[in-house]
Amino acid sequence: MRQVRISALLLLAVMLLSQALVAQPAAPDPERDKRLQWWREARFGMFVHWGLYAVPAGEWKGQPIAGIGEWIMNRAKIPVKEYEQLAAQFNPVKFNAEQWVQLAKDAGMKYIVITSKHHDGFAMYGSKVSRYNIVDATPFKRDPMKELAAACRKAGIKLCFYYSHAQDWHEPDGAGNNWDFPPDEKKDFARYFEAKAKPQVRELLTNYGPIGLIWFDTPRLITAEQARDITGMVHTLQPNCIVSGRVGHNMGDYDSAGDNQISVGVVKRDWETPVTMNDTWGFKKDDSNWKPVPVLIKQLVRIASRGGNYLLNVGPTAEGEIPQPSVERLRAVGQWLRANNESITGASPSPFPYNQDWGLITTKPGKMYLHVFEWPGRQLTVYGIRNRVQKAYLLAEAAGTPLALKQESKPDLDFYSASIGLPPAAPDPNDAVIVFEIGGQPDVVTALTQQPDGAVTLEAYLAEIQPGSGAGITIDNRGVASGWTNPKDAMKWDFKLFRPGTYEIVAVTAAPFRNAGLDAGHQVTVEVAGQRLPGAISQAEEFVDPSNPRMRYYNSRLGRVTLSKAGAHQLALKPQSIDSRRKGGLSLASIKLLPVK
Ligand code: H79
Repeated sequence: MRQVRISALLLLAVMLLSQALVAQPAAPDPERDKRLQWWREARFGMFVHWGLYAVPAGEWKGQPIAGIGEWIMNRAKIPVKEYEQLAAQFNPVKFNAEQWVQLAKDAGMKYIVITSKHHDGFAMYGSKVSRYNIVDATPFKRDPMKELAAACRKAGIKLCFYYSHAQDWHEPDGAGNNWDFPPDEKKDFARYFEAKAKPQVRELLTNYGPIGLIWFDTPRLITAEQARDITGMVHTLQPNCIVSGRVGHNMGDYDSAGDNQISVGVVKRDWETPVTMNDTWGFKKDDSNWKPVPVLIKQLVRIASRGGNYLLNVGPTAEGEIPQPSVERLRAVGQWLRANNESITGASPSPFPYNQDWGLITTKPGKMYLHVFEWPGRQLTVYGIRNRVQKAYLLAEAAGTPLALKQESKPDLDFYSASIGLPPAAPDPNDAVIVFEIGGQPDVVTALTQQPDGAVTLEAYLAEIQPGSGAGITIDNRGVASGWTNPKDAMKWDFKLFRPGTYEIVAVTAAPFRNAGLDAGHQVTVEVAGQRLPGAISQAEEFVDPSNPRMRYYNSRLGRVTLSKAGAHQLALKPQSIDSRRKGGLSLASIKLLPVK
């Protein structure tokens, strides 16, 4: 029960976060383009959550404290006076800036974003604004940010600072601490903002050389005026310094997806997802739920294939060491990336609005990179590429030996097929990258079509939404419908079929987090080719998203239809009733048509 409540809270927080943060950069802005140039190339960065919370490491007075580790002060409602005492115990003598930076470099990361101050209010650098900082309040006395700045400069890595500009649980007027101080609405937030947040950000941009980006987070209480003010201050002090999407009021230089949220489909904005390697940002001694290496590689590729940046977190210990499981994983990702870097760094997104089921695509001028996660055996067929493929080869193979290639087309059906001959076993089980040299820009069929395995996948994020009430459905950044509570709302898709036959219809629904509650009990009808198929949504058949195992999905098998002609078809999904006990409504991810053999 408790689990359920926490998950629901978390979900709510993530939804609030992601909604508040997703925005479209407005007018063309050459200054912004210039600032973002390195960041758009980079695609992969290291997030570091390091602070006093590494001392309790998830445990307070002998009790494990649930939730993300850097939130322990809030979760356990630790009084400021008690939490402050952690500083005296913080002596990370094993900290070695060059080692951290080298690890990031070995992983193929191009920037490091480190917590200069998290919500607990403790500055991890020598600050003249507040003595509550690592140099003045700990036996360590060193300024790790100075050391990191030097190491980054030497290694050619961009140093960036996370700074919690709104929440500050140490200050009476900072947002968030209502256990020592009055509720937020009674605070003089402007006083904290002027007296601590702004002067500290000024220090960070003045004393550490060129800074790549300031990563503001959770803009609670921040007014539009304050967001503009602090953004302007950053750009005035360092015109090339990027401001993160979470500064508030859409003032940032790019958009931040929610924590651990990976966008799907075409994303027409600069974006980044911060991702945890286990279930916490700040170190927790009992969190060993590490994501496996293949998941991390898939996440990197998935984000790159949608034009985003992957900011992958490590949470160093109070001794100053990056946990060994993180080190091993980063080395493994780096090993993959060394052989396949060309397909990620500086790469552009997939030209297709949907994902192929064998893997994902990235592009560069004249090239398409096919990231094959599910090795198909001796042959891979891809539909929808109109370009003439001049040469196909495995990226990791130095010689680039051409693979046998066959292209066919039936332009009246918009049918284009490219098949390549492959070695029987995957040359890299994580992701073997095949390069298609296509001469010019990718020219592909963006309409939904049947795929080589005979399946048709109608993604919720590619549906035409027919609103029954005018309000209702939005698509979250996993591409899943949310807010579908009105059974008068419907979804419709156009698609192209190449092989007439009998198809099983499967509705795929999603649960954002484990135990997030039932998404069953809805009754729906599918209409296609003059046939009506009533059915129930259930959670009996569960599977996980391979690039995000925390995301659970469910197949509801609705029955069979016969599609007797090739060419254009239309399918509509119309709910008959939506179970109101499920607050998010009908969380549709996709409708699949699976050929019946
Ligand atoms: O720095 C990391 C997080 O600490 C920060 N953003 C990332 C990058 C962050 N701040 N707030 N949130 C994330 C979302 C808040 C989630 C909450 Fe909860 C849900 C706050 C209260 C309920 C999780 C569960 C944290 C405490 C309990």
